[in-house]
Amino acid sequence: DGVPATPAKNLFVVDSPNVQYTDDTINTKYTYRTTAVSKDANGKFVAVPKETLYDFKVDRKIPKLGVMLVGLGGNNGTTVTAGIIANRRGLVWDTKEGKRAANYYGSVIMGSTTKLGVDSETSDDINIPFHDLMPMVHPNDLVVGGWDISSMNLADAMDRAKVLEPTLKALVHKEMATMTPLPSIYYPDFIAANQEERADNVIPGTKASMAHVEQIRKDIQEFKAAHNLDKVIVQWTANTERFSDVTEGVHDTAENLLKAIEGGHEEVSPSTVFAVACILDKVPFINGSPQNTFVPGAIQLAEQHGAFIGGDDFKSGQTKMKSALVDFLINAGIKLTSIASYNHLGNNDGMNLSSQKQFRSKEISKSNVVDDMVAANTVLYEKDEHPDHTVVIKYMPAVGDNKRALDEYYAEIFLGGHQTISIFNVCEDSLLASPLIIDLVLVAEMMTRIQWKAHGTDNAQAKYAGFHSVLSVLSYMLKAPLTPPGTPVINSLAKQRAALTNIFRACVGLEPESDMTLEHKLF
Ligand code: NAI
Ligand code: DG6
Repeated sequence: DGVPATPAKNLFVVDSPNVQYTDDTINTKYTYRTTAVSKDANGKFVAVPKETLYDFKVDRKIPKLGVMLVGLGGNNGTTVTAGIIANRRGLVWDTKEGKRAANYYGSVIMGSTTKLGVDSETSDDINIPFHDLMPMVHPNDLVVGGWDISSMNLADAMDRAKVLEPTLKALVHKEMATMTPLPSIYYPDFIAANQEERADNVIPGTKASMAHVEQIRKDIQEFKAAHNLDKVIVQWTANTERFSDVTEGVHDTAENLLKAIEGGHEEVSPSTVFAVACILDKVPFINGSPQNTFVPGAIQLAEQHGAFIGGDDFKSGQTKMKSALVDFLINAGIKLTSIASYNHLGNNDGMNLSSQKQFRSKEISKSNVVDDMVAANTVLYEKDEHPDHTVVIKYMPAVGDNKRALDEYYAEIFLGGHQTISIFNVCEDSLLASPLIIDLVLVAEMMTRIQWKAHGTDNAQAKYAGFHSVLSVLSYMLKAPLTPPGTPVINSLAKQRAALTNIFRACVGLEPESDMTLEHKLF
């Protein structure tokens, strides 16, 4: 904790009548341009350009931020914790391939750039680190804590995970050994029976209760106070649970869900109890696993409290490739007709997923990731037509955390021909997921500091308000993006990144990133 906060770089200012800086805020007026489409009497589309004026207000003060992970002692929990320590201390370690230094590769916020504009003298693009687009928290400054049903300290848990090089582990061992997860809630029926052995750190009680909700709230408050934090974000990176059986009168409204928890209903999962505890205190809660944590009542509760929630399921390897490749194929006019996706992995996640009900949660989240891209192409696909899509996951202890993902994409091309693309993707699971955990924390936190209002339209908001409780802007990092009820799910990776980039740009008064480059196309 004793590390001084990383100063913001303030790489640019926007010089525009629509942008005003104060010591505390950035205030912008932003014109959002869309196209409204209707049909005329002959059934012909009529497209009307539309402008909506928004005011954005960004709080510039970077808070001292804590992140609490549910599943802190797991492969992701220990890897992300060690990774932050290694970066904070600028560690360098030996490997058989030479020295390696800490970095944030794989984090879109820390590892990628975005185009600020075009140099007015040379016409070259000026690109800046994504992290510098907004006044964001630096991950080196995150204070990490959390819960696990296993009591192992993080140094031993890091050994158990078998992810990091021994030389790196030796450098972070001392600090990791001082960290021990808080006891957690454990309802054995929700995760695989093969996990029981590690459950030696549990809060008494095997079904939902208000006592559990209150204990989690207390843990968060105590963590916040102990580390003198301004804010905390909670993320579920614990085992994949089975889906809970969503029932009317139990999960359908906020009131019923709270009553169900009070009454100890057996179909309320640990992850939903965590979500409810966070929502009640407006602590952002993100679900990195595939289960249906956010039952309708939990979403309604979040809306009532103006609390942020995001999910579901980190999109780290195979699915990230899929959401880029399928977008490319279908937008290239190539008719994808089948996707066969096999995985084998040997980590604890794989062992948990070897149980049918937990596998089913993952199968659902991995399978729905191309629907919007298919539906959008009415030239290639009839209404409700879908490519065949199969997902297989097998537990293979020998490969440990180095998940193998084998994919075959089969497509129809010109005049009945076929294109077959076969991918063998070794996804080092926790090394791919850890930067996403960081991105989700940084973006979710940033969203808590943005206020906006529309004017000049029927739905004008008189006062500044935050974004909708369901943070769909996190979609880039998630396999099955949760969106505000009734709004579309976007799976295309390129569109998800564009949304994230352009919302951030709007907040500082910049136009959407455009690849038209008209300035280079004139005689
Ligand atoms: P892991 O099995 O190594 O870690 C999960 C941890 O959660 C374990 O230490 C376990 O003791 C703990 N746990 C289980 N139930 C708990 C509860 N109720 N409260 C607190 N702790 C609890 O798994 P790993 O590899 O870290 O993955 C974590 C989750 O993230 C899994 O659900 C996985 O499916 C999901 N995920 C992982 C991705 C990756 O690439 N690593 C990508 C997408 C999702
Ligand atoms: C088998 O696929 C195990 C899973 O937990 C994945 O490793 C994880 O969900 C990542 O999936 P993907 O599709 O993003 O590589």
